[in-house]
Amino acid sequence: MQTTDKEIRVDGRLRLPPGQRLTAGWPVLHYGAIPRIELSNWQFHAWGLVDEERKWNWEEFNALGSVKDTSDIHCVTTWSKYDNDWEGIPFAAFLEAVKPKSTAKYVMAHSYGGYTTNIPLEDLKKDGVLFAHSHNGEPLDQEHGWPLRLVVPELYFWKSAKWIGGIQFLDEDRAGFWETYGYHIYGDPWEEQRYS
Ligand SMILES: Nc1nc2c(c(=O)[nH]1)N[C@H]1C(S)=C(S)[C@@H](COP(=O)(O)O)O[C@H]1N2
Ligand SMILES: [Mo]
Repeated sequence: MQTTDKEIRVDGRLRLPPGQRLTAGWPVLHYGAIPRIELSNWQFHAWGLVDEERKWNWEEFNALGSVKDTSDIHCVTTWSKYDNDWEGIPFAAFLEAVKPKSTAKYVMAHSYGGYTTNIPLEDLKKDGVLFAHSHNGEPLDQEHGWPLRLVVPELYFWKSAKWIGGIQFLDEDRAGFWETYGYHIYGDPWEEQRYS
């Protein structure tokens, strides 16, 4: 792993976005308490602009597929963490199963405990977007989103909803939890879209 802040990515962007610094550990950041979740009654819910509203239990959702991807974390509070090995359900496999309507342009990610965050659907179709159940070969710790969290590597990490339990498909962009409190509606780290 290179740790120079001058490293350039294949797309020509600096690997380390502006105003970020590398951290070796993995800070825990969330609003409120860790939700109590049991796999026996865990559900994933897809609704909104979809052909058919659906719910999956833990086994059913995991049966959608599994993928590994390594990506960097960029938190709006300025820490970045390189080379995270994620494993989970590819977002593309989930999309295959739900078939959103052509009018669906945005999603709201919904978490156990009530957290929400909004993301354009296009951004979720990019490489490396998955519902992760493991990090660096181990099941997620509770504080990092066990049993499942969204991972959206190209946006600030507040978009990577922990304890995710559903995706709502929308035709227009709506502000999620932090976006309502002044975080940027989109959150591109390389454009330094931290707050609005
Ligand atoms: N459900 C939920 N997911 C969340 C949050 C939260 O408050 N609740 N905080 C977000 C923010 S602001 C950050 S920086 C990351 C932190 O993830 P970590 O604790 O695994 O580092 O989770 C994001 N996902
Ligand atoms: Mo954050």
